[in-house]
Formats: sequence, C-alpha cells, structure tokens
Amino acid sequence: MSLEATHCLLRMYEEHHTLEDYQGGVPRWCNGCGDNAILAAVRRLCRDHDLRPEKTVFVSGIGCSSRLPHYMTTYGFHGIHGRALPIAEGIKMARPELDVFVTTGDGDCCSIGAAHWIHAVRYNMNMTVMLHDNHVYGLTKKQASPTSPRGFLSNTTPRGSWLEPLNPLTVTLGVQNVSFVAQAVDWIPELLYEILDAAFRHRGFSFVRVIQRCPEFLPKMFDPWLQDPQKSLVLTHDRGLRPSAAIAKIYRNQREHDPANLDRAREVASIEDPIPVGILYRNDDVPCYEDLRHAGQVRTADYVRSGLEAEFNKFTIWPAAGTPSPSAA
Ligand SMILES: Cc1ncc(C[n+]2csc(CCOP(=O)(O)OP(=O)(O)O)c2C)c(N)n1
Ligand code: SF4
Repeated sequence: MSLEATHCLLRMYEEHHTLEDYQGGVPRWCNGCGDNAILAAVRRLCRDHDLRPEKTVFVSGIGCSSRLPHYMTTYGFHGIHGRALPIAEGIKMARPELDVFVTTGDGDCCSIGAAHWIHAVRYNMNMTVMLHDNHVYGLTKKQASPTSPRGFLSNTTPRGSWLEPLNPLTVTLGVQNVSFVAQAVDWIPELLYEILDAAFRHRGFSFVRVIQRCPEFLPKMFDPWLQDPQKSLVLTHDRGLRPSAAIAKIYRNQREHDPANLDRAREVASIEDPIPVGILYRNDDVPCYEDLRHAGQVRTADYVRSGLEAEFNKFTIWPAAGTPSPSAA
C-alpha cells in the first residue's frame, strides 16, 4: 500500500469519533441539573457530525452553565462573566473554519452580557448559541436574573422580584439580521437534540433558549410541565421539526408553524403556557459577518503564517548594524 493510501486510511480511522472521545472532566453540577441534559445532547451532536475536537471550540462566560467547556475534550474558553459572545466572535473572525459553540446562562447573556447579545444577533456570525435559562443566578447561590418570574424570592429580592421577566426569544426576534431562533426544554432530550442539530446545521447565529431546571434553587418549578405533556406546544413544519412517532404520541399538543414567518414567530415566542418547543424562526439568506469581512480572501496557511510573522516582528529587537554575531566573537 502506498504511503498516501496509508495516510488516507489513518485519517479516516482518526476522524471517526465516539461519544467517549468528547468526554472531558466529570461534571460537578447538582443531581437533576438540566445542564447535564444539554451536555449529553451536545456530545451526541459532536459524535454524529464527527466533529474534530481540534477544530471545535466551546466558549462560555461565568456561571454553573458556563462550566460546560471543561466537560468536553474539544478546545474550550471559560471566559469572563457576560463576555462569552465577543470571545466567540473573535475566534470566529480569526478562524472562520472552526465550529464554534457558546454556552451562556440567563445572567451571563441577558443581564451583564445583554449588549453583546444584541450586537451578536446583528453580526450573525456562524455559531451555535445555547442559552441555559434556569431563571436564576445559580453559581452565586440564588439571586434574581432578568428571566426570574415575578414574585421570585431570592437573596437580592427578599420581598419577591418586582418585574415581569424578560423574554429572550422576543428580544432576539426583535433584532435586525436575526437568522435562527429556537426553544427547547431539558426534559425532552429527543427534541433538545433535534433542535440543537438544526441550529448547528444553520449557517448563521443560531440562538437556542433551553429552559433548564435548577433543582437547587427553583425546585419543582417546571413540575407541571413535566407531569402534563400537553403543557408543551410542539412546533412542527417541513422547514422546522417533524417529531418522531413516539414523541408525537406523547406530545399531542402540536402546531404547524412556518419558521419563515417572522411575525408569527414573534407571536409564538410570546406564549408562556404551554411552552413552545421547536424552531420559531430561520432565515438562511442573512449574510454572516465573517463572510462579508473575508470575502475573496483565501486564508491559506502561508497567509496566516505571514500575518503572525509580521505581528511577532513588531516586537523583535534587531541588532544594530555592524554588531558582530555571537558566533564570530
Ligand atoms: C464581572 C462579574 N460580575 C459578577 C460576577 C459574579 N457572578 C458569577 S456567575 C454569576 C451569575 C451566574 O448566573 P447565570 O449566568 O444565570 O448562570 P448559572 O450559574 O445560573 O448557570 C455572577 C453574578 C462575576 N464573576 N464577574
Ligand atoms: S445550582 Fe442549579 S444550575 Fe447550578 S449546578 Fe446546581 S442545579 Fe445546576
């Protein structure tokens, strides 16, 4: 066998990945935490798409949910509170060929990181963003977040939170250049996986709000939805999801929803009970910022190397003319 054929075979062997290939550290989340379900879904997604760990990056801010990159064997960047999105955008800008995922909490994204969130939607860079929305600051032990329900008793709202919660779906759907918005819940793993899969396949900024249980600080909050499958509204469409027969049998409350219709998407996004689950909006024609910026530019290895050399040379102290070289001394 020729050397080339051997390399080709070795490559095929190397590029077939199993779930274990993505299994990083042992999660330190509480028992029953919905973050575990999200982690299981993304590992499966990486395996099914055979994503090369060295070509995949998980970026996060700070929070319980933001620990997720530690539990993957891909590249990861556990960032700064609220800053997951600008970090991910920088990575995508420099290395557009990488698959970039972002995990962010409702505090991380919708509170301290809100300005970055709005502009990231408008820039529409190709990445998959998972908002782990547990309606509370988990890591810092129970402060109200922008998505906490009104009346929520917490360390920062001892008399109950005063305001109606912010709706991350309607906010995202209100921003110019929005290209993909979906909602999943951690307790329906099959739909969670399919929604994340559709988000990953979409070329653009795919925003998935995952309603995530925090049994530590909001125990039983979603019990009514777990106990009654009809309290979930499954969105179906040929351009969205077609749930399996098994799922359709349990979750019979379904609505045909065309994700091309932005006005209808905004209406559906406003429904709180039943919880809409599925793809609310997608528009494959919105240009990605990195494509606009890199248009016509072939980013070969030589191109990148010469750019790096130019950067490093800025800091080189060149010997003065006429200085003898050390070997001549
Ligand atoms: C600049 C800054 N401000 C505040 C904090 C403290 N802090 C760490 S995590 C966090 C909130 C986490 O809540 P969320 O983003 O909803 O994630 P969760 O822990 O619920 O997954 C806060 C306020 C910080 N680390 N950095
Ligand atoms: S505090 Fe809540 S969000 Fe954090 S790990 Fe525990 S259950 Fe999960």
